[in-house]
Amino acid sequence: MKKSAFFFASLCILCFQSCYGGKKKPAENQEKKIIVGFSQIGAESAWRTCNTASVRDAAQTAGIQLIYENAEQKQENQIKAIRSFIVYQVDVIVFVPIVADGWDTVLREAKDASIPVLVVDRKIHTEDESLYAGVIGTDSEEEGRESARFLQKKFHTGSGKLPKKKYRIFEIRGTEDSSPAIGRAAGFREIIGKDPAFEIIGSESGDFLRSLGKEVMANALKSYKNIDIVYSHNDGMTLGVLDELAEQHIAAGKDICIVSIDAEQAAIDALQQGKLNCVVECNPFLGPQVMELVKKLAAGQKIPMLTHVKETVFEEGTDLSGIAPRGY
Ligand code: GYE
Repeated sequence: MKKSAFFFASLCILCFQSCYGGKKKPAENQEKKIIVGFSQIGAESAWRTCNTASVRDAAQTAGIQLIYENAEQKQENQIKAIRSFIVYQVDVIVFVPIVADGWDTVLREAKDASIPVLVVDRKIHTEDESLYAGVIGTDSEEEGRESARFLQKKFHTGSGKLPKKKYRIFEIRGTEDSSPAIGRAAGFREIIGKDPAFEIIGSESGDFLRSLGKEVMANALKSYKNIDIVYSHNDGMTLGVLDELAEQHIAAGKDICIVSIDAEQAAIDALQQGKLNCVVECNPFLGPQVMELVKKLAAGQKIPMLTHVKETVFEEGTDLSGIAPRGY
């Protein structure tokens, strides 16, 4: 054999060995990669897009393989995705439940297949808590309470003294039967409901969407006289409210006090411009903590049933100059 042909043949053998096993057998030496099926709701808000990116980035950093499914705002798509993860025999199922109810059947299928399920961001209602391993997300009730506490502070109520008139609140709720909409409404009422200075005159769902926030606000302005306060369950809908108020030449933040939840950059900007009065943070950066829990579940360990993430409140009249760029 010619020298060059011999060299070429040796190279081929070497390549073959390194690709298909040979002496080193890299597949056996390496740890098995954890495979996670991730069912996300969709992309209804900037918050959600950031949340998805956080989970994806954290999976990549942790060396975890993520099978991502976007449910495009439909529960049935999420159920289909979870079933496909069971067929695929992923190590852990991670999902963000669009609504709180209706998961028991599919979760029982996952349990029967011995695949642990981690619920992320939103919570579920179930008769049987053993159907999922744990939930990590934001404390929606507390976000509602924080919103109410701000109003009590701003309007100097809560001391038992009645103002000359009751402050009239219009609420724009998130997606029906979703845990943040339920929690934000309940936590808010826990405090506002006991304070005779306030009255919730109306409440409509805007499905966490900017377009619907605008529409709901337009209808509310037709239906109710003298709205003093708008309490909106997310910034997306709040931005729609601002669009509508601007069209109607109503001074947002002055003629109507506005409290919003999420703290995306656009809302913080509006707060700094005096168009919003309070923004309660809802933290979308759940990815790194999700991956820590995933690793534990894949190793057969137990995790806490409930993990809440840290959040803050941004209010008018405080020094807002130091707020770091939000990233969403
Ligand atoms: O507030 C909203 C989003 O589930 C807490 O969903 C989350 C909410 C968030 O679309 O913007």
